[in-house]
Amino acid sequence: MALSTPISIRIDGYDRDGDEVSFSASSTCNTLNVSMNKNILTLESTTPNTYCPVKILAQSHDGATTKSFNVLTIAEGSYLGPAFDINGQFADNTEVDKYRAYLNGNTTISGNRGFSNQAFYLWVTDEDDTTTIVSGTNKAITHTFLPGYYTISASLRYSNSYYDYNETKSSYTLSVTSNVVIETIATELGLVRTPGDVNGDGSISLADTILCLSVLSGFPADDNMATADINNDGKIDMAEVLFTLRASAGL
Ligand SMILES: [Ca+2]
Ligand SMILES: [Ca+2]
Ligand SMILES: [Ca+2]
Repeated sequence: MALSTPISIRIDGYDRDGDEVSFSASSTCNTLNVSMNKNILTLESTTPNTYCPVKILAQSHDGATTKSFNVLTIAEGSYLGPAFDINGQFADNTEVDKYRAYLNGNTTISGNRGFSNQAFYLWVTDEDDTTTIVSGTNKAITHTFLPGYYTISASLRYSNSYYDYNETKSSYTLSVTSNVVIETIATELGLVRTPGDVNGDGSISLADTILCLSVLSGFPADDNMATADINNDGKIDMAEVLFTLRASAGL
């Protein structure tokens, strides 16, 4: 899951014999606020570019079970995912709305503002909005993108062509589908560490062992350290101390 603004998710769970199920949630990341109110999970990130595990604990009279997933946090105003919609509105027939989106591979961007055809222009530039990647078109864009952030622009006007501004049809939706797997992106952005590479410098060495020991003694862990977890308990502790010691000794 990718997150740029706070979201709330409803969690459902059922006990075999109908007992009440209660939920709690936690994350090892300090920059991801996780709260659970009955069965509504709310996630809010304070820092972009982290890849944080979230653990849900469900409990009933008969026992407990946990489920985990990872949340990629991105800068506010950014869009990312295998499929997402962007909602916008034109103020007049000259305004250009710009959106920052992560695109990869075969991608489709289509617009709708309530007409049978698109009736506005779309174009794509690079992340800095300096180089044109796909020039303006009043039809859906299909293009193969190298992985990265791009700027998607939408406007009623492109060059010398324009559609008339119409207040009742000024709102629009962009629908984007792209070959984006959140975990792959987290890896491309350098947010996922190899198991045991706790400091993320690319190798497993004594420096990682020392870092594990300092985390064990209460030194705060950085948010992406948990992705170097080797035994899937979401924590950096003795298991990683031993693993990194053995690895750096070549055992
Ligand atoms: Ca606008
Ligand atoms: Ca390392
Ligand atoms: Ca661990």
